[in-house]
Amino acid sequence: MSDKKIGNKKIDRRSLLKFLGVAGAAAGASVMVPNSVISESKKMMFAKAEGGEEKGRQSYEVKPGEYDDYYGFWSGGHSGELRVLGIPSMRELKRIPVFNIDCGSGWGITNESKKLLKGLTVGDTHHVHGSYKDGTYDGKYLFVNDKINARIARVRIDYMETDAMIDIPNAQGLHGTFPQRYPKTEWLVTNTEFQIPVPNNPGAPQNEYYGLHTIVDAEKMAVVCQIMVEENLDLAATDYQGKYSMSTSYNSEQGVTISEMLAADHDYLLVFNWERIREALRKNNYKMINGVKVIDGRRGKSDIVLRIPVPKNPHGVNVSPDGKYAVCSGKVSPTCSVVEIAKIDQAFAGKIKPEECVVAQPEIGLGPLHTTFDGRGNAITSVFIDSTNVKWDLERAIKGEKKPIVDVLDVHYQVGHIMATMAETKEADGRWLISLNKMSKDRFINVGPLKPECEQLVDISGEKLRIVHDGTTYIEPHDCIMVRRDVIEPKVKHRYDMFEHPLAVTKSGVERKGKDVTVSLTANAPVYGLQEVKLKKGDRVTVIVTNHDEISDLTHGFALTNYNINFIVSPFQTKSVTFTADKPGVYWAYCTNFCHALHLEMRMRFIVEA
Ligand code: RUQ
Ligand code: CUA
Ligand code: CA
Repeated sequence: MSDKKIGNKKIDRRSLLKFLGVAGAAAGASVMVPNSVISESKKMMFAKAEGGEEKGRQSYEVKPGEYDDYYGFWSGGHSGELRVLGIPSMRELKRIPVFNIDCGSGWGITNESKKLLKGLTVGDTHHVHGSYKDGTYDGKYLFVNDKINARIARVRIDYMETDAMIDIPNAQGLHGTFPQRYPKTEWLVTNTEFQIPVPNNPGAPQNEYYGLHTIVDAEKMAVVCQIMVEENLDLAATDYQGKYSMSTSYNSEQGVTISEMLAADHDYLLVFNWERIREALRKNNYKMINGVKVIDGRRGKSDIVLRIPVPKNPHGVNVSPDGKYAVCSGKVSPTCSVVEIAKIDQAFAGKIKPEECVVAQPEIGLGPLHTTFDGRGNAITSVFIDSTNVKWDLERAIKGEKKPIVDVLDVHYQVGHIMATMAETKEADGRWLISLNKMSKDRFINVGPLKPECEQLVDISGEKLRIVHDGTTYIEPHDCIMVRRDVIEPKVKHRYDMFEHPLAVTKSGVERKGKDVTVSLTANAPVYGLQEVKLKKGDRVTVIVTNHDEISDLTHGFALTNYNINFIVSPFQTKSVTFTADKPGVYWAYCTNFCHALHLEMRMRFIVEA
């Protein structure tokens, strides 16, 4: 149904972008947008802003000394990290290294972080979500997926630091990830976007390539089980009752080429019934594959999975803050499919057909990807090919209106995820929205072929959507959440609990056991606890540093020259590194973080004898 629509549109500025987008996608090439076209749209946008300012709208300005109202938690895409922003100022407050190496903090360099990373050095963080209690954030954890190496990481909010990481077996292209929202986050679901043979036998025919919906125990950070289906599983969501998780699939065809993945005229929203999953676990209805309980959820094999047909190759699925609807965004279809969650109960009970769960299918624009909510009955959908954010009225859609559009906002350009403040909770407050645009094109001064991405802050407090601020960012945030400050700030500590680290140093010293040398160091501005350490070539050396400065913000560094070591320790924090002293000579260790008037003098010698 969707394809014809794309073909029939007349060629105006926006349609040109669409055609370029569609042609680019079909050819598997990147989407090219000519500069002249963009400049035209920019002029139009400015004209709009000058003409129709509404009084009493919100300001994004946060004056020096004032605080932001929201914490923004951003995934970093192929930078492998998470970022913390203040909203609405859009100031970047912090980067939290997760799957990447960060030589500022020493992530990937210290023993503590290497233990989690297990030798892997790249990651692709897409979907960041907070832990929940009663349908809203509890301020305890963040979770994020790594699409490249199929891992889930957890960040503890009190230190804003990665504290756990697990591998997801039998999975490739680990994508949509969502925590349980009610009654609290015990489980977390994460999806396999790329079907593979399970177990991964290279000779398997393609109709034995499967997708896995993995359930993770969010507290223990351990895999509970996996549900195996024929479909690939893209984005994920959980409901507000603790009964269901759901996933979109764009490759229900089990295709291995782009044309095969586009062959069927519809794909599915898959709904997973948690009660039936628990029952299968109780009855031992699973197979152990690579150490994990794998439950068969294939068509006709079990009643755990409900397949709701939606137009071909859908992308995002998002649940409205009242918990009543799941909105599935069309991507190839110009529509969003609204699924009524109460009808899912009836469909699982066999009282209605799966397709009857779809209660509306409004036309939104070309390339709808993700939907967010303002908590006042409106949905806002990112439309990639059109480069718009489209606000539409859920109730009007359900009453059958074909185009229940309230406002259309041009964004710059090719928007992926959008997210409104608190929108993935029952406390959605409809104040701000972020449009995470993949391309910035002519939006900023030229910095070479790789441009920053453009994140636009949109005031959604009024009837009309209004861009108030452009932010730039490094490649490539996919998704974000914006959480009210009062949920997070009281949970965040200024200082580590020193003895949480089993190796915390209270007294500096050197201990030798054969070739193994342990150097324990306190750091107290502006000195380390020792001035020199004597080593022999070939020693295996572990340096442990504990920062004893109580003052909040007084961080020290520890870098060892020509030995490729650098990390920081914040107040009462302990970190360690292990290296082989393979180069004889005098090597200075120094503090890399400006901590004191005598910061430059904060250094000590490592003397490695031949
Ligand atoms: S998916 S926009 Cu992970 Cu939409 Cu990136
Ligand atoms: Cu310690 Cu600079
Ligand atoms: Ca498909």
